[in-house]
Amino acid sequence: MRSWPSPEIPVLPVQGPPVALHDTATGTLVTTRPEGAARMYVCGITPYDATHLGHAATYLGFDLLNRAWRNAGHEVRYVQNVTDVDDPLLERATKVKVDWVELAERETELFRQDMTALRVLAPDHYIGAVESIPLVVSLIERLQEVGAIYRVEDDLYMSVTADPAFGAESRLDRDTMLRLFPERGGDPDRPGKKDPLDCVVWRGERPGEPSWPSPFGPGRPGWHVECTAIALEYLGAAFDVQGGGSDLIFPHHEMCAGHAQVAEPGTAFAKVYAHAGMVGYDGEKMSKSRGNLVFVSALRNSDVDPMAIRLALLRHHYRADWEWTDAELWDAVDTIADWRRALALGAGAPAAPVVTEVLTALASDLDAPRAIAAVDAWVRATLGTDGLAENSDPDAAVTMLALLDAALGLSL
Ligand code: 5CA
Ligand code: ZN
Repeated sequence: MRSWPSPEIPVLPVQGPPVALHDTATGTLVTTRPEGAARMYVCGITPYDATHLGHAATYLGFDLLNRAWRNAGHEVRYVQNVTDVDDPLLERATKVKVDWVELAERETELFRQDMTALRVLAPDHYIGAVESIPLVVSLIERLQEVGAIYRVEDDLYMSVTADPAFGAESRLDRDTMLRLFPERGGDPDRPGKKDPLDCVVWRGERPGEPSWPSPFGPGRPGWHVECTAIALEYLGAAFDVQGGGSDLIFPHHEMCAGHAQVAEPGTAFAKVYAHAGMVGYDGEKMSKSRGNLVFVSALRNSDVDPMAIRLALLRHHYRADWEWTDAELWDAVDTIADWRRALALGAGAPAAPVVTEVLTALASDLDAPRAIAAVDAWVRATLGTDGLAENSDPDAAVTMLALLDAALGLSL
């Protein structure tokens, strides 16, 4: 699938420190030590509606990681999927009487435009579920060879008991798993299943639904196996970071890890599982099914500066759960104006310490609020005249512009 154009990133005069990231599977801060290119998989959208600010916040979080790695001197290999066939997409297409392919293409294109406007670095491989069906089929065949797959009517399921490490990614107790599973696409009560938590890997053809031929009969891929197959193909096992929002901790990332670890025993799926917090609006998690959404494209259509949207989102730590308010957006618009005024002066307060502080903050679990506070302090020192004359950095603006762009993705 076509990705979107990546913005250029300025090369900074100093290298950032190694990047530490919170790992859901251990509950600890882990310093990433990529061997060769840093490899990252971030779960992509299900394209049945426009990109809302919750999605955008999650992709910006992982964009900070991409940038922190590059600033630390690593090459990055970044893969993202598009769940361009799945139940919610087909249900929405039926409801609004639009062809599901058309709906998926339209919303994926809007997502590309939103990501481009927000200056999110593009994945090197942007891969749809439909185009990966051959990969999914061969992964299911591998899982079949080790006896992890069974049939219920026309559908194939993967046994959670096949993975001795099942539960290690989310660290949830079984009751919590059983509660979350049906809320997030699972079918615990289906008769014929060996374990209520087993998940579908191949969904047999249903009347009125699209299907593709396979050795298991016509059907379509399950959700989790899609991401596993794409990640293993384009990154290989034991890649550095598996990312997504915290609503994917269970079952999605647990199942992905399980599929991969059964297919390639002895090898972890990912070294670190990183999760962004949930953005809410009007008292609830922003979600397509609840409809309490603020769309990136709607803000762009009202001529809101995408850099203000980016700043408003980055002011919250990527792991925090928080609520969007319009007031924060207008505050970000004012802040950007202040920053531009300071940058227009050319000279300013010394920039070198700010470079160090910003790179250090971002390498410490992507602490954008701390990085932004350092920039704010520089702006205040530069716009205030006290004492600046003797302590002025003639190239401050050039350095700061490069820093804001390379580390925070803010092009001002
Ligand atoms: N296609 C699957 C992943 S394979 C999916 O979850 N798609 S999605 O469109 O529902 O979500 C896309 C990404 O946005 C996921 O990483 C999800 O965790 C994240 N996300 C969804 N809602 C929110 C929210 N309210 N706040 C933050 N992130 C969110
Ligand atoms: Zn996924």
